Amino acid sequence: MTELSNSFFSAGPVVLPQGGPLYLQLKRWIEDAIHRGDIGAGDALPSERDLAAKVDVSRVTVRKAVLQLVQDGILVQRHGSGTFVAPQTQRVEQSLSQLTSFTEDMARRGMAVRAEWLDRGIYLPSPEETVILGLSAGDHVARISRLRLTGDMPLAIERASLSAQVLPDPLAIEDSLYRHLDKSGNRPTRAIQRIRAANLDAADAQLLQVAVGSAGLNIERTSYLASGRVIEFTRSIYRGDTYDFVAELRLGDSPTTGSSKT
Ligand code: 16G
Repeated sequence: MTELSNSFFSAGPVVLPQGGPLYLQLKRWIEDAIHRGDIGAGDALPSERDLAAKVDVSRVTVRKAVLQLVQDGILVQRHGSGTFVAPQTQRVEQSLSQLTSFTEDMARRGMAVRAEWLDRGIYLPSPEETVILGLSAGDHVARISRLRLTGDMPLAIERASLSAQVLPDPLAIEDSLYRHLDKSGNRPTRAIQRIRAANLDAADAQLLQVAVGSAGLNIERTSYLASGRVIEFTRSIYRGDTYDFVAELRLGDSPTTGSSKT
């Protein structure tokens, strides 16, 4: 057997947690080691053959356990170089009182941001888009869908709809939608945001690199120009394990809090 990569894997005999199929016992053993800090982000796992020999299980059992841990986002596999403990997800705080763009939010934290385009084009509007964007008969809608990432870590999927009069050429957007809108004087100045808990379906979970059914935040933002015209309707899905939305609350001007005039 070749030398095992991490001292944790080369230490004494392995006692798997009891209960359930063998591959789940092995999975729990690895998860527990990560939680205890015996192996940490970026640490390499031994090869399938070495791990099977160490734990005294078949290679098929190791493969099943590792596959599940990869699907759960706990391990990552890099083609040609092996299997590693996934990087710790860094939580991001976003204020609920400032109308900022994703690019600005990330820049303020010194985080490099990028987008993978899932779709962008001009479409016939859905009834919902017609109502929300206040479109007239014959109007078209520009749709842009992006996976938003920092480094290699996906944070959110954003699907935005705007009137095609406002955004006639979605291909012209570079990094930031709001920067693009700013150029034509169409950057929103106010927005209403609705946030709901959601369990991610298979397609969104795969894009966000988390397990199917993981917790997510479903956010709808309707943004307005100073004139009151709706400029953007965006449905976003944020990974629940990476985002904290923070609101500042102030004591309201209610009759019970005002000072007595007597
Ligand atoms: C934010 C907005 C989204 C907007 C985007 C523009 C939320 C939940 N959503 O992510 O509605 O379209 O910023 O970002 O905050 P960009 O200018 O970087 O493209």
